[in-house]
Amino acid sequence: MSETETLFCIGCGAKLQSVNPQEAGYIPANTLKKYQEDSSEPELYCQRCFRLRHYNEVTQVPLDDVHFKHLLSQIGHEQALVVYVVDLFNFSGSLIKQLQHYIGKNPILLVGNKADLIPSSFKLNKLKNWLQHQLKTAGLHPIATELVSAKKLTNIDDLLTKITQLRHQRNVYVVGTTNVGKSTLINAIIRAHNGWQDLITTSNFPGTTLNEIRLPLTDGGELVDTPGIIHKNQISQFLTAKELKYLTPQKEIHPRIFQLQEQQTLFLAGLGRLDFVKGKPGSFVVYVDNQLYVHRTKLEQAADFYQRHLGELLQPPAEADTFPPLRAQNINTTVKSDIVFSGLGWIAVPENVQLQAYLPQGLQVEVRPSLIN
Ligand SMILES: Nc1nc2c(ncn2[C@@H]2O[C@H](COP(=O)(O)OP(=O)(O)OP(=O)(O)O)[C@@H](O)[C@H]2O)c(=O)[nH]1
Ligand SMILES: [Mg+2]
Repeated sequence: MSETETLFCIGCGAKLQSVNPQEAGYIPANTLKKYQEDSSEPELYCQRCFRLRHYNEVTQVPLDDVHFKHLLSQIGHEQALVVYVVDLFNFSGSLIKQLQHYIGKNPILLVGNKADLIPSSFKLNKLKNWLQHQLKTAGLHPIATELVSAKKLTNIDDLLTKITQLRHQRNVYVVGTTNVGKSTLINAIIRAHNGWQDLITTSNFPGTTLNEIRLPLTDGGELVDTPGIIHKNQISQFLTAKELKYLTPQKEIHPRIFQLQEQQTLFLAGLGRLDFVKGKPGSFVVYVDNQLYVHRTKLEQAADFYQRHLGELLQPPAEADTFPPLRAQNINTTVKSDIVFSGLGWIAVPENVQLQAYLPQGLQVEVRPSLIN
């Protein structure tokens, strides 16, 4: 690489280098040379992006969350429109409570992504109100909200119209936690604009985008993809690369309804557990990836069952030995509620029931008033 020219990977934003294959932006020297001799190929991808795009295999590189947060705080130094993307299926894992602190006075356009996963029985308008309310409770005040599916290209035109209305020539930054679909959304926008497909690398590994990716907009200014903020204590840390698919469902979630009596237990494979300790019999509705195994058993047998079947029938996790023990939280509902197993999904439960909800040690179950009631 010539000393004057710095090249960046169009897939993940990393600065390209041919020195260390273990670091971000590595590209073999001969690939780079070929590109420099014949730059009719406008897109240059690092080796990690190449493997992700063609084989969905991730090369682990150090993720620098401090650098990612620094990039976010730079937005506060300019006048910009901030498109804050949240995952409708994993709202609690999408929340950045400090967002306004990072981006200064700049306005937020809220995008609820992955609408394609939400069961068709949900009213999208109600979901939108719910989302706005959640943001307000967290102290964030978006000036507009759009629900989209970046994957299915739903409502992308409406979102583009909103962005055009609100941006007043300013740069547009797409921000959010990892895996909410920021890069997929930018690809959808590029596709609607000029037909290019899948320019930026996307994957279900958290931390795909490694640096800003700045794309020029036709009427001046830039559309900027950013690396996702990493939420600590996510269930993804306990899953293998293959098992991550349960956290990023690809199809509409089909609710699974269980009529439960007190003293019964539901297992979310080996990853989570809900005990119905006391209350009137009622419907427990499970919203998780359609492929995730859900098992019902008697509470008195549950602990023994878990010990015997973890890593086998109750899989994921595939590795029972290294998986942290499940820890219980007591929950009493007064209204119909959702018990949220962050990243995995949620279980809608009746009012006035006494429960115990379990996740691996270190992770928190959350309770919210039911989305459908
Ligand atoms: N079902 C569904 N999946 C989506 C949608 N948008 C993105 N995904 C999936 O979510 C995962 C993460 O997508 P990315 O676009 O890489 O997410 P990101 O926010 O850019 O992630 P980082 O770069 O790690 O911060 C991938 O498996 C995508 O296929 C959507 O609208 N619906
Ligand atoms: Mg990305």
